Amino acid sequence: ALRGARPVGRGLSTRASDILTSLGISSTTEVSGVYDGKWGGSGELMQSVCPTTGEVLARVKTATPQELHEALEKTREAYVFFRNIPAPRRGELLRQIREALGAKREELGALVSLEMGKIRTEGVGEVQEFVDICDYAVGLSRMMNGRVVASERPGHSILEGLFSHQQLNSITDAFLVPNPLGVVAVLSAFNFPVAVYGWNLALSMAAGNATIWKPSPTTPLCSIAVTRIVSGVLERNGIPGAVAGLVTGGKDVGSAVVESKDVDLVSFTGSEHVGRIVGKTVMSRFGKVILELGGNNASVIMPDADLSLAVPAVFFGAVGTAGQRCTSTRRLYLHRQIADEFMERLKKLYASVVPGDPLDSATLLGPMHTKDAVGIYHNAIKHLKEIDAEIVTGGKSYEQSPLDAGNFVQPTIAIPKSANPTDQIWSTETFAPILNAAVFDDLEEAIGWNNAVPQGLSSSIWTRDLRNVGKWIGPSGSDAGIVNVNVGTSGAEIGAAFGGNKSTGWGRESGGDAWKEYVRWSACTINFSDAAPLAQGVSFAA
Ligand code: UN1
Repeated sequence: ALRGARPVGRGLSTRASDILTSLGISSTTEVSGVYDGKWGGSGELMQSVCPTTGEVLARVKTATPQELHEALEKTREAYVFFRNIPAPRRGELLRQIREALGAKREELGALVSLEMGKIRTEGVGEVQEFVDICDYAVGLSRMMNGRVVASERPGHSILEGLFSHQQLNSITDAFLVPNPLGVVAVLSAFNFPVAVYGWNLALSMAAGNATIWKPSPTTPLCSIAVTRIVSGVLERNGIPGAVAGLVTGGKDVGSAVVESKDVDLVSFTGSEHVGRIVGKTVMSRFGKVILELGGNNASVIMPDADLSLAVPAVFFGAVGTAGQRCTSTRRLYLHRQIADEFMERLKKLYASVVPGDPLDSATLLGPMHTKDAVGIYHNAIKHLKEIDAEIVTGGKSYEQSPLDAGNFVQPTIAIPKSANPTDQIWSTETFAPILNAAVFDDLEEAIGWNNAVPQGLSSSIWTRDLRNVGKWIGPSGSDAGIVNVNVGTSGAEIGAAFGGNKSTGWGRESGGDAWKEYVRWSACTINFSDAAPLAQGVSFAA
């Protein structure tokens, strides 16, 4: 299954070197992992390891503390320049970035598969998600409108009729004005090494900010390839490259970015554990923060669900990306009437899974991203056995060659004895292809289980009954940030704001009203009249 994966001589496999070469990355030399208008990096070397073959793809030169400090300074300067570029001009840059990304969609998608391990269609899909959000932001660049609010203070009647209806009674108007915010830092996770940066960069640029990217330490090549494409566009247009800077590195670099007073907004994707630290740190210096943390997403299958749609959707939600999406389906709640049939059909799909090279178009299951991730999987399986859960399918690593060279594990379905949502097995997110199932008797019970966990990212119900839909999306329904009906938990489009509630964190990214978090809002009250009355009728005359 690993065509071309055999290393050629001592060098890189042809499979890997072709992809890297197509994106201008030379794996024989050490690759620069810092960009702030020029490329650099003289910090520790970081390895990028292929999760499929275990080969080292490249060594990346990360940022020293001094280089990080300089990059942050350059980013601030870039912001001061960029905030005065008219928003539609910023949109034009995004249009060009979109073109440049689109031209490298296949190559970049292949790099995502190579370095992260997700299958090719998903790797390319991720680049498409970046392209989509650029399109969105191009439009947004002409639509980031503030509002005009009627003031309570009266003015001169002589102007009446010259103003629109809204302004008729108000000579003094209060404007709600969006201005660029400052420096936005994006700390992204390994599982979406391209798209999540894209969501943030596109909105941040449209809003007139400068963005500095600290990617996951295990996917540096994706961030380098993307930054090359984006910086090419900026440089061609005479825009400072630090409008979209990059600092690769480990924990130290991440902490320094989060602690820096020069960073106005930190957009962090990662674990609840790290997110709690990031949130506290940023709040303690009164910075702004967007947190996209754990998901522990449930699908609820009602007795009237169309199983021909629901079964494949749960299959994709739980097995797609080898269970490594924040939005992956981790909990399956089956109504008693359809539970057996659903499980039989789901098991058949699981049995059809052939693991293999994610770059091979026939593959549905790629490797886990790292050896650590495999460890998390095995710990969870061990725990399932300890609590006497039934392992319906899976539960092991794939050990036959050539899969043993990579991080391949069997997608697993388990039925824990207890459905108590406060049990560890239900209440914690395991970032692996493990789906836990339980049977319920009525919708209220399933909604209760859905909501009883700390996380609240995504959720999905399968039903044709409008009454169920009403309950699910209403005040007593799912408390997640994404509440789907006849749509799986994963695979959100960019149009809607993306994000969760409760321990999933705070804030929204991508579409909807998310852009409003990337600007600094001011309420501007302007008096056009010859009098200066006080609000609330207060009189303050001597
Ligand atoms: C994530 O898993 O961190 O909805 C992001 C989805 C994707 C994004 C997931 N559009 O699954």
